[in-house]
Amino acid sequence: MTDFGFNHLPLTGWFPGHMLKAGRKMREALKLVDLVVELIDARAPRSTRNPAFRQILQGKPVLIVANKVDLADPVMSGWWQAYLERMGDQVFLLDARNPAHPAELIRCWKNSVHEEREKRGAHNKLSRPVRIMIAGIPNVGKSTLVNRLHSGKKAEVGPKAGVTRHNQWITLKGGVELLDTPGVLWPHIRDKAHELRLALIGSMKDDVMNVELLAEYLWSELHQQPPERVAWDLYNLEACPDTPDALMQAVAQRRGILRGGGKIDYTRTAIALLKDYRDCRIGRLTLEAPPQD
Ligand SMILES: Nc1nc2c(ncn2[C@@H]2O[C@H](COP(=O)(O)OP(=O)(O)OP(=O)(O)O)[C@@H](O)[C@H]2O)c(=O)[nH]1
Ligand SMILES: [Mg+2]
Repeated sequence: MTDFGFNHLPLTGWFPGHMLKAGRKMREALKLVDLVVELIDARAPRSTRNPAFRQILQGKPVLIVANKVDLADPVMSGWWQAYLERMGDQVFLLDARNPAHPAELIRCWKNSVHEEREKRGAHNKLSRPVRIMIAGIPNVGKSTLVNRLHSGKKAEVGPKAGVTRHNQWITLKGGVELLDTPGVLWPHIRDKAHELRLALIGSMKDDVMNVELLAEYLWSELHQQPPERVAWDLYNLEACPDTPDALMQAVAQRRGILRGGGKIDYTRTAIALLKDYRDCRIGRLTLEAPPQD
């Protein structure tokens, strides 16, 4: 989607040291695993796929899980799945907080490992558990998925980037070991709109980004959506206002956060708007469409 002129703004370049270290640890752990499951966010499948993984994962079989489908536009999720599969990836759509058939997911991953081994001419059975690395950028739901598959709270989970700081092995029943890894971004993000998209879905820290700018970016995304896809009645509106200011006014009024004299408290209003988006009160919105070829 268009960036509405955000790309002249300076990039944050957010790539903290712990991510560099996590990338190194990921490389080291690769030789121990049979399969990598890369989680991306179904609301922004292109922006949340780490391009550096292709180089790091050199030759390891990778399956893609587009997570948080419950927050994304279901039609767009179907288009993305079809597009990525046309590009040669195997893709699962998932709500990690509530996977419909967790055991089936594991069975599928195990099958994929066995098929891959057969392709390489390994006919004997694995004499150790199947080992699967769960990788992806921050906040895409890696630890949530691991917990769900383990059916216990083994891994720490939270609604912000950088909750998991170390690799953690988790043993499942039925001969499978999962490796939960810290979220890793890459040092050179192309443009400001890309950074803003990552921040909007919580994969970049809010404190490295100006929340008012983020709210303005969200307005630009909402402005591009057909009005019927957005729950405008939440703010007593019928469609997206023509300016970010008018949207902020409506949100402030609805949330009762106007200052004396009817002035808008921009920071608190921006935080309220972002929370409404992230909690899916505004609607199930996907921020980018697959290329049409
Ligand atoms: N709605 C929804 N929320 C999800 C889903 N999966 C995870 N979450 C939420 O997303 C947030 C981040 O989840 P985590 O599992 O901590 O994400 P992570 O990828 O491990 O994040 P890092 O450890 O920071 O890299 C939490 O608030 C989860 O409850 C999902 O499929 N749908
Ligand atoms: Mg985690």
